[in-house]
Amino acid sequence: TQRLKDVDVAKSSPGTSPGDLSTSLELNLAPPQIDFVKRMKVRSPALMAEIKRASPSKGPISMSTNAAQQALNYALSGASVISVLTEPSWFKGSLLDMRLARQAVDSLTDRPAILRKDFILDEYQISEARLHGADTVLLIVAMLPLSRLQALYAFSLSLGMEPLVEVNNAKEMEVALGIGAKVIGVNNRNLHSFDVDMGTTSRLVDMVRERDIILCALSGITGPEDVRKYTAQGVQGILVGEALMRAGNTREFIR
Ligand code: IGP
Repeated sequence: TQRLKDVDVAKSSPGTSPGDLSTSLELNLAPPQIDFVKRMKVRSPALMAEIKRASPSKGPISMSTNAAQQALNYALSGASVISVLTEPSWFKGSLLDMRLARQAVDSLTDRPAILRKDFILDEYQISEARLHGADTVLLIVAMLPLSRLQALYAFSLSLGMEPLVEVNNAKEMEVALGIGAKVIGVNNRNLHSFDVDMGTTSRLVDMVRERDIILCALSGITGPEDVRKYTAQGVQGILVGEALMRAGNTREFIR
């Protein structure tokens, strides 16, 4: 009937596929969210501390970590963002880890933002992230055809989440700038070879200078010296996984 149709139209936002209709209703029940961009600007460099049990290149890193405890430790050490791997097979992550992380920091004043770190290919994963307490998601330029990247970027924005857009070279940086990304992470680790080249971020800094973009360095960061070097070059965000999972001296990274 006409009325039912009106309801359906009202529920769907422009550019979303019919598969999103059920979740858009449920999204009214999603927990409150933090503005990722604002959170990244509170302190510079902003530390994004990652919960990473394992990885394809390193195998198990810290399988027995308690996600709630780790998240609280990160938050109390001054992390601006807690990145949680939710990919189950290579990274041994889960949405449960992300929920536990969010729950553990939820009542803190100025709680860190929660980032869902996964291979996001579909709008559904973004809705799911939001429903399970993420404040934002990762979008990887190398994994997505331009039209999909644009659609997922727009969908994420429609849920109030400015995503972290990951690039690995100048060409991908052009793409990220082209879609209007405001938070861009340069992965120092090549996703094909797993080789880490710490110069990857440094070489791309000039492409974002004078723009209102938060540039972040991802991967291979082992200590405060790396952070100082990147900060001097103009990098505003630092994402650290393995080194924090192994050592736990989180506070040192941003002192
Ligand atoms: C963390 P490291 O070297 O500090 O553990 O790296 C992070 O950069 C890495 O987990 C990562 C990642 C990704 C994982 C960057 N991009 C995309 C999965 C998917």
